[in-house]
Amino acid sequence: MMKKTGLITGALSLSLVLAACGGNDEGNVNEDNNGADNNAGGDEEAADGEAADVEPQQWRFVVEETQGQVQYVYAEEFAELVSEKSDGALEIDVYEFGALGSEVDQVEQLTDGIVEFAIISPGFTGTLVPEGNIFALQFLFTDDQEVNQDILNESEAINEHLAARYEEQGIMPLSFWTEGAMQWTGNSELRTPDDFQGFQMRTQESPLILESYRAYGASPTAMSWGELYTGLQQGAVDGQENPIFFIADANFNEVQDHMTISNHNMYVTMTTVNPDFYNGLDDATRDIIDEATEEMRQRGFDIQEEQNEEFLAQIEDDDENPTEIYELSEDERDAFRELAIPVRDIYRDEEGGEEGEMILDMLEEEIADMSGEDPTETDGDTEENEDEE
Ligand code: 6CS
Repeated sequence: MMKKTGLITGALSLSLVLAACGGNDEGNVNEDNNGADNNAGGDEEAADGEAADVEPQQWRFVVEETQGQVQYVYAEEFAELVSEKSDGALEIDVYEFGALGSEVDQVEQLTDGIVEFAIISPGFTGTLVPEGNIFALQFLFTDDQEVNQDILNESEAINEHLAARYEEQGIMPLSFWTEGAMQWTGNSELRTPDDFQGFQMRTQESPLILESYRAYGASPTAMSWGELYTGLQQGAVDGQENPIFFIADANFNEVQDHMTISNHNMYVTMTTVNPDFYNGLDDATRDIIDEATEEMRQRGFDIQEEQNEEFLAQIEDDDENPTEIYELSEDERDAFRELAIPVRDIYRDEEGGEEGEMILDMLEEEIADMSGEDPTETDGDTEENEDEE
């Protein structure tokens, strides 16, 4: 059985839930609180003994995952850092997925200022910020997650140009980070593009994710992950893509017989903040948020790495729900890569528009510079594996 919380949607449910969760029941979460209620950690010593002197405030941070999963652990640690750095004056309540609605509802809660912080995956913003569809492009980044994280940290295309497009829509990305390589699961094996013919693939919302699977011959359907276990169980969809930790922790392996180690893309997400809220903060408070964001870059990477390793072992050892795990060879991956690369033209010509074209060109160059790999190559050859041949 699926163990996850069901979705509660609609404005009425949201305000009831927020009140019940013990947040600021005055409703204006941006208003400074007067200390007594919200300075619960105020007597604690800051970890480094150098806590900044800032006005007490209480904020909300919503994530797309449930307790124990990567985003939730990240947000809890982020909240702890902010509390320590402010000597308990800044308190962040973390809301797990399902507490405030669907992933798409959560985007709206951030832009409306109902929550101050959110972890938002570009897979749910493709209509609002078309340039963000760039992360739907398969085989664009490298197979090395550390290199990919460095690119996400340092890329001008992403952190300046793409971030500006998000900010225009009321979403300020503080950092872009990976939750690991994505793999396919299915109720049948997925080894060649032929295996995708007519395959009902569940995806997130962004239009280019669906296009990417159409390029393989699949029939993709967008769906919230809150409905995915049942969708897979009842055959509404045949398969899905996700990092390994998520496949196992959401129990998708219980209702899927096959998992393909395809590494066709990485799962990118963003730590975001409401721009009006952030720009309205005093410098000392903003510095605390910025410092916590920087410190969480490596932690976020480590959390996903640990969970992805641990949960692979769990899927392999689950005798009650056996999963046939198949790792694609480089030649098999090339067959998908060849079909995936032309999807970049859809991004350039349609989804991303002129700005998107510039962002993708710049990002391809940055990837080539930082990895020594040419992301425009169709045969997957890299300087490294050419040397090995
Ligand atoms: O597949 C999804 O939609 C979910 N996957 C992850 C790794 N995080 C949250 C997201 O909603």
